[in-house]
Amino acid sequence: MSEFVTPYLLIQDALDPGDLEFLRSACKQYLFQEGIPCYVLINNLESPTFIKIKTSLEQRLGESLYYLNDFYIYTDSSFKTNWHMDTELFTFERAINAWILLSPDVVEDPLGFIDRINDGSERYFHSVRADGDKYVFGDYSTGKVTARSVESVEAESIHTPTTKLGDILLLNPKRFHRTNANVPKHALSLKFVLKGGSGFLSCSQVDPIFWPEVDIYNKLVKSTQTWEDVVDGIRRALKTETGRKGLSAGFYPEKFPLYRRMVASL
Ligand SMILES: O=C(O)CCC(=O)C(=O)O
Ligand SMILES: [Fe+2]
Repeated sequence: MSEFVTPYLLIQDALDPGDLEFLRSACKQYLFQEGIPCYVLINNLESPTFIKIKTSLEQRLGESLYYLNDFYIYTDSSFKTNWHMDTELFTFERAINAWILLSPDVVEDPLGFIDRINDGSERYFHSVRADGDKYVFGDYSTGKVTARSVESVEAESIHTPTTKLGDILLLNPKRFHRTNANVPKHALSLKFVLKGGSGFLSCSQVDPIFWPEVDIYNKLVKSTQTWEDVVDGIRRALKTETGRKGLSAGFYPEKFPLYRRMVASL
């Protein structure tokens, strides 16, 4: 896979009810013990469910995948993610998310994508913000900006298919995406990085000043020999207060109390 032709790929019936129960209970236990919604599976990389997910994706994509992180997310009509790309791409050249629905049984059109942007290196941006009737896209490395009308972006946005328990919605987190559904939903999104042209790291790095994880990941990748060493380094960083804060900064920290409440109802 060089890049997806579409920004998502739905793999149906990849997981069974036992896998979903394992994932739900891992989310509950981790949020209860650690208080943060990310890296839920970092100490479960040998579990049959994790191996099943990774193997089915590797077979589908024909490439090796390297676990970076995961996060539990709860959204409803009052909290939805807005257009964004995932900040791991500020460090790594390539990544994919395996988005797994935990509840309810079925969700229509869970996520949306912006069409005709970040679909190749010639038009690649890191941020998007609404400015009146325009969306303004920004490149943090070069300062370049471009604008598109809100109306055309919304009208042309790409919708996702109905997704049910057991499916894996594979998505390219480099494409601007957001929550589309209003219905209350719980999901676990697993992030894997893939090797790029010159290893794992992106050649257009973003200044880590606002993104502590960019600095943590860069140092770890540069100072280690194998991906297992990188993951071990993340485990060590998660044991310190600064590391935990830095590594969980991108997952809507103001929503952690809501996540802790909602995961209990799973
Ligand atoms: O579940 C959602 O609504 C958002 C998911 C997301 O942004 C992601 O998987 O990166
Ligand atoms: Fe995202």
